[in-house]
Amino acid sequence: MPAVERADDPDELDSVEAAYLGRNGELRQLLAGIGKLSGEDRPKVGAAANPIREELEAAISKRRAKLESIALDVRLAREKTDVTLPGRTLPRGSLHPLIETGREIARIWGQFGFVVYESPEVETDELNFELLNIPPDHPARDLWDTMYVAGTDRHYLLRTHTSPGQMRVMRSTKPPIRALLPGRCFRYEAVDASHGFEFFQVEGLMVDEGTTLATLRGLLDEFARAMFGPTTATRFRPGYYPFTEPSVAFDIGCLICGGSGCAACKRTGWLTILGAGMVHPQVLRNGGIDPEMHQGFAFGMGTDRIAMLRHGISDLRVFFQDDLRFLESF
Ligand code: 2NL
Repeated sequence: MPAVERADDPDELDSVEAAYLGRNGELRQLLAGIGKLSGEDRPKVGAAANPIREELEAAISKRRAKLESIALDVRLAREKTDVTLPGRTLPRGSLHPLIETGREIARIWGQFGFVVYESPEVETDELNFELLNIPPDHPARDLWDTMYVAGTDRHYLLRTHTSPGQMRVMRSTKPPIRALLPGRCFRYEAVDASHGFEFFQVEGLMVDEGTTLATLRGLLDEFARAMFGPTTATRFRPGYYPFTEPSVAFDIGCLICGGSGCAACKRTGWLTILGAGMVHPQVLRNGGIDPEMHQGFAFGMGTDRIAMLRHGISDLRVFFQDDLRFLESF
């Protein structure tokens, strides 16, 4: 049956079938005409035509099965899946160096019993300044170039440090307090390699009976050695903050030159890593704490600066540029 064998897709085969066996097909018409033949011819033609019909039907269904099996083979070949191929690994991502450094700082202070708190980035002038001994129009305000929320008559501002969060902790919990406040802060600042208009800070606050400068010194030494290595040298220098009295700067021996003096430590052999002091009695009172009963220390460090020291980064702008080449190197 050449027409059947030539059909190489199901549609073509359908039209071949229709041409012979369909309602108006040649063979169908021939068979229909048998009834009109004479009694003599009828069986002869019938006997000749019926086997042809059967043969044709058989050939068509055989060809149809063949075409279906070819189509299946083509599909199987095209949709073949190699289940032995190794899976595609998903890119893993990693913590931003500022977040990772903040968590490491929190992990160490956590070992000393300090608990992490969070507080708002938009604050009131009262919590950010006034309750911390920084009254309006006081020259100490010049230390913090502040971004105010427009339309609030300088009532709301972007926090310039995480200290308002410590004030919230003091006002909502009773001593003993061991609080750690990491977070983003904002300054109205011209951006360069060592200044940004946003930066990260971690502040600590401890309030208890008989907390002294020696408690602070001992814990800062432990912190410095856990963070920068067990042989890290440390020192206190006098400092000034309106909310602590006395105030200190805390230095570690330069990590780059080991103390002999280099460009990183401006030839002093020391790097300042944080500021600290004993919480001013008026600030304790503002926080609802009686300074006759409880004393406390506080410290604050720039997470950006600590991360730069740990990773040997000289320009802090890279932290905020979201450049994957930088981020992927951690
Ligand atoms: C720095 C220095 C400091 C504090 C932060 C503080 C908070 C309260 C009361 C008293 Cl509620 N003090 N915080 C104290 C001394 C220094 O930060 O240079 N940080 C980057």
